[in-house]
Amino acid sequence: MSFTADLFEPADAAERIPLAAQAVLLRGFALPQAEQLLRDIARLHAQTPPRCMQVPGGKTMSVGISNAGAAGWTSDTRGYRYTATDPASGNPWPALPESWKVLAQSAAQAAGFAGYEPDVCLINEYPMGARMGLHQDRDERDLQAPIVSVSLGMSATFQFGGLRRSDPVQRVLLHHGDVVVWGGADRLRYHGVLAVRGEPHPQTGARRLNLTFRKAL
Ligand code: MD6
Ligand code: FE
Repeated sequence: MSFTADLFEPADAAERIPLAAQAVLLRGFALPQAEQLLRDIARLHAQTPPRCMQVPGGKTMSVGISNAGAAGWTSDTRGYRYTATDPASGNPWPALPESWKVLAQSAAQAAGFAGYEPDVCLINEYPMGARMGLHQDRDERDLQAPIVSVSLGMSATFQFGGLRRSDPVQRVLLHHGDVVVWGGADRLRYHGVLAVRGEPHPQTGARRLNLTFRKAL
């Protein structure tokens, strides 16, 4: 950072790590809410436990997925889609907690996306060794609205690529309380998470949890 930036940018400027023109890592943005988020996740998981879904190729994901909101993301051998009810129980997905929505909106605002109205939150659980391969998020109706991603528990290496699978990827370590926001021109960038490894986290044990808020409907 230059001398003038040190002098004149706001004190939290170092906490914003740009990943692309419309993608930013907000280091520690959710730390003040982290303990409450973990309590909320435990409550939601008791209602709708995370499960490892099958994907169209026939493989099973290593990440356990659950949802909150007006719809939930699901996958099976026939494809990916949003459903109003949990296919495992037939019940509606639990409501998106209002405090979660407020957090996602304030992170979106801080990243330059005003008026964000998320309606879905994926709750991803990564046990030790779980990973998520490079993918695009393209099952949502509005492919400009940002996704707000909150990391909790064990750290993980996030891969952030380009608009083609073969484009080079950046690697960035995401820690407990970090928030990544991206949308607009960068919304369809390929991304993924390398296998979670290392020491268990004092608040989550041998797991990483990740919330991704979307405007899906
Ligand atoms: C994760 N996140 O961090 C997986 N997708 O566990 C995602 O797949 C993701 O973090 C779109 C936007 C932000 C993300
Ligand atoms: Fe994704």
